[in-house]
Amino acid sequence: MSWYHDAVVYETHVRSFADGNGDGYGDFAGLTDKLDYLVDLGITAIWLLPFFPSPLRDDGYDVSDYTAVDPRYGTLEDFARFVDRAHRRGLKVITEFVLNHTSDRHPWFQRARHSPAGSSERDFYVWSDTPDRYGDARIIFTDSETSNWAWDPVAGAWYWHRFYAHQPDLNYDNPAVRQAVVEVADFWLDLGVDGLRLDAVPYLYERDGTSCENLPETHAFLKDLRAHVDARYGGDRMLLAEANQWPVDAAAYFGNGDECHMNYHFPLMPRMFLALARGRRDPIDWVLDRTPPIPPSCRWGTFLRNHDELTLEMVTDAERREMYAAYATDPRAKLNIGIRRRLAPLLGDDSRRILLLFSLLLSMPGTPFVYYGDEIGMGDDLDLPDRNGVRTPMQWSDAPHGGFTTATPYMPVIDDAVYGYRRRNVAAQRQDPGSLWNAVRRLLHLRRDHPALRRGTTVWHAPDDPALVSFSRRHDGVSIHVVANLAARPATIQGDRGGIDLLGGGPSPTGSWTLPPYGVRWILEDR
Ligand code: TEU
Repeated sequence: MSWYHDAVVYETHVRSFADGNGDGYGDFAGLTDKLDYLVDLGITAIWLLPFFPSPLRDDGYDVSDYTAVDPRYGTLEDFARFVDRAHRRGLKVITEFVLNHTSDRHPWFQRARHSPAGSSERDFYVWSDTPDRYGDARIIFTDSETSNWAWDPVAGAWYWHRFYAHQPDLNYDNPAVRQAVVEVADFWLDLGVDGLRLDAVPYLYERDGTSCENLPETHAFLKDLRAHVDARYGGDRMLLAEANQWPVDAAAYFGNGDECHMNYHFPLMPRMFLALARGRRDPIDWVLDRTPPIPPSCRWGTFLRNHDELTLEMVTDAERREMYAAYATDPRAKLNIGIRRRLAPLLGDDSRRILLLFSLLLSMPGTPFVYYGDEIGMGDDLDLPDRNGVRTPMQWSDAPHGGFTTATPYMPVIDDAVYGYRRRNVAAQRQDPGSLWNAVRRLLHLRRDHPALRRGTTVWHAPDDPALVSFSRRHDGVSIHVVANLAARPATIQGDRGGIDLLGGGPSPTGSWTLPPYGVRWILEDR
């Protein structure tokens, strides 16, 4: 087992977390000052969204310099100090590797468009004389783009982009590109980074007559990258694929244990919300029945929300309609093929339902990811463009701007009557034993203290009541039985073995007993 098998990963943007120098932007100084907060919460690893120089037209996923820190967030020395302080606390650091595309402001693209057609510099990107090639590739940012090709007047040619038109795709058929991106990986791994998130990795290569996703060439490149990383750094660095694909295609990013160590389980995530909307476990059963076994050294990354829209790319049309009806009653919440809302607003700020999903996330197999602010039930702002509404500054206290900054923040701090920082903040909830923050912290600490929840095998049960999710995590003779009621009505479990209820404390009865609406039990079974 390695660190990422036992990890709980906290996702945040440096810019959104804490402002250390009073300029209105979160930065590495501020983030470093909050490391003890993350340790106390029970976090073991931090995933940082892109902090590289960028025009910020895709919030940093439009990189204009791969081996620097955007000065708004600090310097490379500040980053190195952050990594050192994190490591001293036993925290691992995962950074972004936006390897599919650059910003059109990147010097590579500027050089390419001014270089002769057919030159290696020009062929750092994918060019065509017509916008018709690779017609089977879907458009991903459907709200913003109508083609995967854009015209460049300087080059006098069309260039390929799977995301915004200002994000030209790199050409992985060019060996100079493959070498250049490996050097980027080495730059950050040399600085002590423990894991790299391979952004948009399914789209690296293009081939006529294909969807241009999950191609064999991509998996061959990943095998080479993994071999390089293992040879140069030993076995404890981690590659995390962001492959938003159906289970079989998603599992392919593990290879035979010789590609990525982790991949997010995107198809599971929406089905946890769908199961809650239905009050039935069948969406979860459906996707788990179709999830293939993976190499034992690999791990699924499980999550509820993240910095993007709640993606509905991996559900059926009928399921998508059901999800929109249940969770996007405000039409502004729809973005591309998803819902741009945070966890608490999605669940009507019902702490029972929020805790139900957190309890499943933190007891199911896989390595869980927690999106910053969801531990206090932070809200969102649908008036902000794109996905910015789920990326507002962290709410630390009822001080001005939520204690995030002493200046005017880069983006407004949520200040509405329900989710506003004056009442919804870390300081208030840390002092309140009955707060969401303390309940999430308790779940995280229980997970930390019980290896069965991190490393255990999983046996899924099928209780008579379809509202119940029930599974056992078993490790070293210890068995923890998780039972959750997805319905807004009581549900009865039959013939339970009983034990100690880790959540409520005290004995859990044998035989039949009833869970309240949205109730959950983690039962440490008698040996
Ligand atoms: O998203 C890549 C991706 O495949 C998206 O379709 C994603 O699955 C969808 O937005 C729902 O999550 C990554 C980043 O997460 C996103 O923030 C970037 O905008 C995108 O790459 C381009 O870099």
